[in-house]
Amino acid sequence: MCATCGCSADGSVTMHIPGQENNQDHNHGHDHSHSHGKRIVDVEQDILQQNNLLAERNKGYFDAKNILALNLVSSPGSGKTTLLEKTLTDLKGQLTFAVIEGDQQTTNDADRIHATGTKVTQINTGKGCHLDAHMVLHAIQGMKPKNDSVLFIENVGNLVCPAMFDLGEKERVVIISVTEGDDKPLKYPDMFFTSTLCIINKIDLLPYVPFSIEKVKENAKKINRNLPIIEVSCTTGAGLQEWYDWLKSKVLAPELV
Ligand SMILES: Nc1nc2c(ncn2[C@@H]2O[C@H](COP(=O)(O)OP(=O)(O)OP(=O)(O)O)[C@@H](O)[C@H]2O)c(=O)[nH]1
Ligand SMILES: [Mg+2]
Repeated sequence: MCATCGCSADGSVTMHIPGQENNQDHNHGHDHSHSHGKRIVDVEQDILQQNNLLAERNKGYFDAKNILALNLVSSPGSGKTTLLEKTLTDLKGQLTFAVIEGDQQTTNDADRIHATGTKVTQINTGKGCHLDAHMVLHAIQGMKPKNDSVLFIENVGNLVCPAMFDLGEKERVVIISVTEGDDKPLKYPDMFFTSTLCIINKIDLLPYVPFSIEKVKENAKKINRNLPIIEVSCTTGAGLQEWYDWLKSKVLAPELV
């Protein structure tokens, strides 16, 4: 996180809304002074405490408007944006969506989401390696997601720091792709421990890579015994229905799923 990895050392983030001109900079306002030992622990605690307060505020906003907020986390390139493109296209007309995209640089992902016709805001974190609750607060104040909608927050590709920052989300979805190695839950336990769903993506590549579905499930369950796991391929569409059913079960009455 900030105090140890040096991310977002200049404290500046940039927001972009594709199709709109009102891109904005803001300072996300927490103390980035870097030092050693006890001081680092103090700064970490301070940053996380401030973040948790703002996360509670976001949570209150989401609850009041009946918005299901999901934080999508993974290593870079696991398929977060591809999964969103599929989901937003396949469930168009069934659920109302909005998306917040988090990346260090570029509006590439926001442009991809915009192409599906979904409301989207891009947050560029600069040197930062995770989204925090303040950035999300700022984004939702600008985009005003609708009541009774689903808000996807695609975090910066990183299995470490985003685990520590509650954004106020209801669900945290960790995506792992089969090219990453089946040991990842053991190596990045915080992320798997704090997640409420695990999606294993790119199963179409299983014939070509040494990756055991059984092993990765076993490793994930060692960290988080009750973690539901869904296997998908965004390329072939395999398993996506199970993901859609899971998503709908979180927002719709059982008879409508
Ligand atoms: N074979 C295969 N490729 C996939 C699948 N899903 C995504 N990809 C590819 O994986 C690459 C990365 O996908 P993205 O959706 O951009 O991944 P991401 O997690 O959003 O990446 P970052 O935002 O950079 O962290 C792209 O080339 C996708 O086409 C899949 O199920 N199978
Ligand atoms: Mg992406």
